[in-house]
Amino acid sequence: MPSELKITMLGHRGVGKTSILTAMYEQFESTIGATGLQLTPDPESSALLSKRLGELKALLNDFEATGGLEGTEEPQSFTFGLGKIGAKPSLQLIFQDFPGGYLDQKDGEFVQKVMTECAAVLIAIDTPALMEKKGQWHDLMNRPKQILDFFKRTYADLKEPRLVILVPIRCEKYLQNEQDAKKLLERIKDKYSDLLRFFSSENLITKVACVVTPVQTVGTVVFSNIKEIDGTPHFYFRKINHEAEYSPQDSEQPLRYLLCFLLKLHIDSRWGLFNRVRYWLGWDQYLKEAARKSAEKCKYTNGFAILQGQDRLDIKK
Ligand SMILES: Nc1nc2c(ncn2[C@@H]2O[C@H](COP(=O)(O)OP(=O)(O)OP(=O)(O)O)[C@@H](O)[C@H]2O)c(=O)[nH]1
Ligand SMILES: [Mg+2]
Repeated sequence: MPSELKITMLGHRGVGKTSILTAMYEQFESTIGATGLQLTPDPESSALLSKRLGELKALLNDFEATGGLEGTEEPQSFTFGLGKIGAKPSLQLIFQDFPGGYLDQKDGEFVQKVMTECAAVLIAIDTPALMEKKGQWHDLMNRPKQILDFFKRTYADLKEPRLVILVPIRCEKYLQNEQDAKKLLERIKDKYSDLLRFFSSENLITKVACVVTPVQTVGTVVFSNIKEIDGTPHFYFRKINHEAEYSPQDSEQPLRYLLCFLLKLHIDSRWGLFNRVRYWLGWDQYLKEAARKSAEKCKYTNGFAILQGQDRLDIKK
């Protein structure tokens, strides 16, 4: 049995959780694949992701992007085997996806259980809601308070290291230059300050690593405007030009950080028991080297940043 790593996909309805997984899988071969690793979805995940990919690409059918993915209707786990090309996978990555509506109270128990089990959490963030109109729609669309509450319920007596990845999506417009990217980071630090303060509390500061990895799941569709209809915002997007094609950017970065976090757990003997038993079975030298090579390409600038836990991710030490 390969060892497994579980990851929660967190985020309110429609922010882009399933899209991140789709783009990550689609881009794997042309990115991390270069280090000699292979990512193989189980047949069910593969079928679902192919469908989702078609839907994402359909955003480019019109100049004004109106298409889209169907919302996720029930919890769905996406299982990928990760390992040497042509060999049996050494690690199972299990991404637990669920409908964003589950953040609302009544289904909260499910999310809580998942978060307790998972070594990492990806929080999808709708970037236009965060950035436009001084973040007027951020609370409604991204639900930072509800997200904080889930962490409070599940991380209070944390015993083991965890990785939290904030993933701004639909962020094409805000990454045009280093200065804009800086504004995005500042806004994240501001609007998630309660969450970040919680992570920096005495018990969590040594255990929780928190990073920001903006992902462009389409790459060529940019925010254009918001129309407010009956108090509800509608966000409109536009292709950068008529010929623009599907061209996702950086969708593999969350995975690079995951690998970096795992590798560091292995190097750091303090957590020896934790990682040997649960994650490290079956990892040979080849895989470690490949993981190291992929981790070396983690980005740190232009909107990417480690907000906490630099040493949890420092694989040189
Ligand atoms: N404009 C734009 N739209 C995107 C992008 N990525 C995803 N979308 C659209 O955003 C919508 C929501 O994406 P999903 O991935 O389904 O969001 P989710 O968080 O899984 O939603 P639930 O499953 O309902 O909780 C879909 O209609 C996507 O087509 C992007 O980069 N740009
Ligand atoms: Mg979904």
